[in-house]
Amino acid sequence: MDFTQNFSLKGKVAWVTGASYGIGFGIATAFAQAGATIVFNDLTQEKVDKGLDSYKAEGIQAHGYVCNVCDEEAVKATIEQIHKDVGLIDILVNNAGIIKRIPMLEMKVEDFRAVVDVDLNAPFIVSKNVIPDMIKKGHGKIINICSMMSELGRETVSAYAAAKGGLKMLTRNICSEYGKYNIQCNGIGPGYIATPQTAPLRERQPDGSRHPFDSFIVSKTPAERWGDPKDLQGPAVFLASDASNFVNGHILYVDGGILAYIGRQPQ
Ligand code: NAP
Ligand code: GCO
Repeated sequence: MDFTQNFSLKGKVAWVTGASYGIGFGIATAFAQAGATIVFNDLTQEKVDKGLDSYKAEGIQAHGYVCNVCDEEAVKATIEQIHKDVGLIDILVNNAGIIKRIPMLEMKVEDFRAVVDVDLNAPFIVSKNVIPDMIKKGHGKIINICSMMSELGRETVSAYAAAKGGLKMLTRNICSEYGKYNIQCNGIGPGYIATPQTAPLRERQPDGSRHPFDSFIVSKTPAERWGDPKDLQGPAVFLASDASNFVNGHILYVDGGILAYIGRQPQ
């Protein structure tokens, strides 16, 4: 068989959570181009409808559902509807996520809890309810969208880093518990990617200059640029396909080299 067929997602049902736009949308469009049927969700019908229009503009007939991934009853109901509409789920990408950038001493407990709920508890909830599909099918792929903050901290992102660090270990634990069912659970750790989530870090200053954090990230990245969701497409298709059937519990960092780089030395 032609080896490249291992990268095909033909005949597979892929659920990318929170994928109306941003990283999830980028990953889902690549999955569709690799042959998968795309399922996504968002918090409101308005966002789902906008997402459906965006997929349509890419020539993709996606299936969109209103579902808060923190709500297990809503997740269960969505999975039941997915089964009716397109069948059992082969590929799950836990992409939905939020961040709150607040110094820890100023962060309210409910804010910390809200970030952990979406970024860590929800991947547990969705994975727990999708894995039975994968066991029935005799195969499955789970990709958790981790972060550089699965490895590093920085000021103001204590909740996010704690959640994404936990998501790295949840990834390894799902690998450990369900690898015997031919389920591979891996993570993708994006670097700094230009999406609405990081827009505040890239805003032009009143004098038209670049945001200090923008300049900081570019100086810390060997690639000397922000990432684009398209940079994640190849790694995601690899981890969703048969080409990665012996890769399990791995976090694949797609960060332009930031994690490998101490930073530009004084000139
Ligand atoms: P984004 O632009 O903020 O999009 C996040 C998506 O998740 C939105 O569609 C949002 O829906 C959805 N969402 C949030 N909470 C949800 C919930 N409770 N239920 C269902 N959907 C929910 O983020 P992004 O930059 O594309 O990031 C996607 C993932 O990558 C996140 O997990 C993020 O932590 C991670 N990540 C991002 C970067 C980066 O630099 N951008 C780097 C590393 C990791 P609404 O629009 O309705 O809120
Ligand atoms: C931040 C950014 C990062 C990125 C990403 C890096 O405020 O530091 O939002 O957290 O989103 O997670 O990998």
